[in-house]
Amino acid sequence: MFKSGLAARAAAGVTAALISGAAWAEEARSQYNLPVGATEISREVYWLHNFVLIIMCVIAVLVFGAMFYSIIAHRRSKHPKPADFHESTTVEIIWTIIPFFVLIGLAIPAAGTLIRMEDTRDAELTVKVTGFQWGWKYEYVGHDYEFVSMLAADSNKARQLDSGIDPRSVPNYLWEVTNPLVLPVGQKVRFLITAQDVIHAWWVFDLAVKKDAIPGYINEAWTKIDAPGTFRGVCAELCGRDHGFMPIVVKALPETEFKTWLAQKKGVDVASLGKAPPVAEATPVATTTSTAPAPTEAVAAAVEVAAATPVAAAPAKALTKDELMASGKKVYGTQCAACHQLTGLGMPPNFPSLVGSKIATGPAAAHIAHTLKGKGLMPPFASLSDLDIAGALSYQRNSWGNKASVVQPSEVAAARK
Ligand code: HEC
Ligand SMILES: [Cu+2]
Repeated sequence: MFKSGLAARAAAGVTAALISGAAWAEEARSQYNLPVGATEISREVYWLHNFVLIIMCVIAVLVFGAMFYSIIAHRRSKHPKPADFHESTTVEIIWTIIPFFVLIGLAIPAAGTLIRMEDTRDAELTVKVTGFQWGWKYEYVGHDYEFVSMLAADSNKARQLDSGIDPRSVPNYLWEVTNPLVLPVGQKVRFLITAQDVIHAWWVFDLAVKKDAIPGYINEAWTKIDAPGTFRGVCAELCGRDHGFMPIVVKALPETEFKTWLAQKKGVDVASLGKAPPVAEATPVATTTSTAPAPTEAVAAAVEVAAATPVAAAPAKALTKDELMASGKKVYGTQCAACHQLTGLGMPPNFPSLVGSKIATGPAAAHIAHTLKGKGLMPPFASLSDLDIAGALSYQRNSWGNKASVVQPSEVAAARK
């Protein structure tokens, strides 16, 4: 099956190459060949692939042609008495020299591209990529901004056994993530690729970047994207049960848009992105968050709302446990459950269970600090409102058998200072 598929693909590729030549290269995405991609390197890789494939096919035709011709034309029924010859220095020299030049002819263009692929100097932006079971963490080195990117919620839901959801009804099924990696167009971006647990590999077809992500070791790669667009990829190293469920999405934005995006997101937790601004909380919330170095639009909007509506002036009074639990359940579901799961059991070993967790049932101050600052793969959540954090923590501290004090918004506000 596989072999014949491959042969068919190769044959189709060659036929296409012979028929339409250059016009074929312009086709955005062939069903039968590599993607041309979106970078200079990816186009070079594509060209090399075609070049080698064509040479390979010519050689195959010549060699197999000679072989089948000999087998058929000189078969025993025709030539019962075989010719008897051996040792021809001329032939031996020819069949050494021709392949030698063929190999040199392949190596020269390939070496140039390989060297360019490895040259990560003079990058304008560095992104550290960390693979883990099962997702990716992206860190904008020197920009104090990082986030975790995992399989999008609708794909994740549909893929569960007996989910009853038709995968065809999910847009970009298994090719969508919670937070795409956003990169600038036209800038050289260097990737530092590593892993947290087992070997993964970061592979984005259109960028022609495919590098192993190895724990304790940093591999380098780079790209420079031509034009804005969305590029998808996958983990290319069999890394465990959910290997097939850690896609990669790269979103390329024009440089100025990228700068604005990064300025907005810097130091701000990503889980709150794309969400409606939090409903106006007590005014102190707004003032605390607005002093943060780079408030998100959401926070800025919340500040405005807070200033404009009378609700905003509500005093930061203590809330009842029921109120905290009710609002906290929602916040937990949208902000924390992706990793810690609705059951609180997490996805060990990377995402710990919160059931009986020392932090989630211990002193509130440590729990609050942990949430504000993040730790390891857990991003900081300082961009959430005091109320949201108080709710989520109260909920964690009093669900799934956990029993601990509730957390009031005022405690969160105090912890920010
Ligand atoms: C992107 C995944 C992710 C999300 C989302 C996330 N966490 Fe975590 N969380 C982690 C990871 C990873 C750890 C383990 C950190 C470490 O110790 O290295 C962790 C640890 C914790 C712990 C400590 C558990 C223990 O006993 O070790 C608490 C408490 C916690 N998270 C609370 C939260 C809260 C509250 C939210 C939502 C506001 C949240 N987490 C959202 C990934 C996540
Ligand atoms: Cu992987």
